[in-house]
Amino acid sequence: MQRKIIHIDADCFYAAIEMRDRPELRGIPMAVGGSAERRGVLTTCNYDARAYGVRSAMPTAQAMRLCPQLTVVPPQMHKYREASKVMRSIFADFTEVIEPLSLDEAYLDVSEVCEEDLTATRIAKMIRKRVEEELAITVSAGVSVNKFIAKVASDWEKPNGLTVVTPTEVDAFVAALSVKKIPGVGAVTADKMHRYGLRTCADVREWSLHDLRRRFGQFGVVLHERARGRDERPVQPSRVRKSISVERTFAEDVSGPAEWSPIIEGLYLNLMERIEAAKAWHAIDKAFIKLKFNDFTTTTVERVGTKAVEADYEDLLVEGWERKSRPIRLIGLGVRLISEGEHASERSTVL
Ligand code: TTP
Ligand code: MG
Repeated sequence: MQRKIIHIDADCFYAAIEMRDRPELRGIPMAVGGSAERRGVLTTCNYDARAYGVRSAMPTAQAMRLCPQLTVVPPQMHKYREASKVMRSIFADFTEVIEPLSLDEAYLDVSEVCEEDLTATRIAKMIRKRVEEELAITVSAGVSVNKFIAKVASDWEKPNGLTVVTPTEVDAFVAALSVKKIPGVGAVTADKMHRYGLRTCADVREWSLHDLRRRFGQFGVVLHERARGRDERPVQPSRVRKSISVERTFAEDVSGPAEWSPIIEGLYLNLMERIEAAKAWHAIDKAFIKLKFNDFTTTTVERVGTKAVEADYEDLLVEGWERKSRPIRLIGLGVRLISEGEHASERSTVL
């Protein structure tokens, strides 16, 4: 069966959130990042700034040279995570098969939920509309038969664009596509391909699989597939994880709050790294702590609706400790995550 895949990517995401919340930033070149004095780097910038050549990951000092009137504001990650969470709950109203790629980007497989009057294009339109209504930012969407083409399509008319590549259009669309649009083809590979006269996917089709492998190794197989518009990779919903936590057992018992601050600081940083690695910011439901006392009894305390900031953990730990007020053998910090199942039930109530 022909699959129906949507790729969604918010437009200048962090910058869009800042412009939404601070109207004075609209209509002027602005970016989100560290200051030039502190050798900061930009996370992203709005489209006004892009007109000057300013880009993500550019040192702020360099961006200021390209665009001296650039306004740079510091990132507010909690706002972006919150917006990401809302975006994902909107996606979940349409399908359970969601593969988030980052805070502002996801693949959706809507093959199973499409009906005659509910086409993938219509779903993409509804998602774009709802994100705009609920978050006051715009997302671009690509709709096609696989991940590769859906992703290229979402970028096609950015910002605030919707591009649909129907099954009958795939062949011509891909033939004309620059090889640089193939994910995995960076500047170095593109240069190498250009040296061989490979500029478009049509050029790549002229080469045999054998020759592509000989010149580009295993990646040659990908090139051979993508040049023909093929991409069998499934949309993989994020693994169901119920919680992420870190804990530490002490060689010597910790007497109580007076002694634990440096330990908690370290544990908290570990936890943040784990959440980051799991790309689980959007799914945080509760913060919790675990304490094991020197009598081997264990207690846990949790808090709902939290951003899991360090202060939350301090409060929870004090609450837990006061239950026994005795020396501690182990401290654990964690977050409980919203499960896929909960998303599914949200979906059934909304639809
Ligand atoms: P992107 O989707 O790559 O970029 P964007 O949303 O800002 O702009 P576009 O309209 O082209 O999609 O990344 C999403 C967010 O991730 C971006 O707003 C900021 C952050 N980010 C970084 O922090 N560092 C980076 O190098 C990049 C590329 C993004
Ligand atoms: Mg984006």
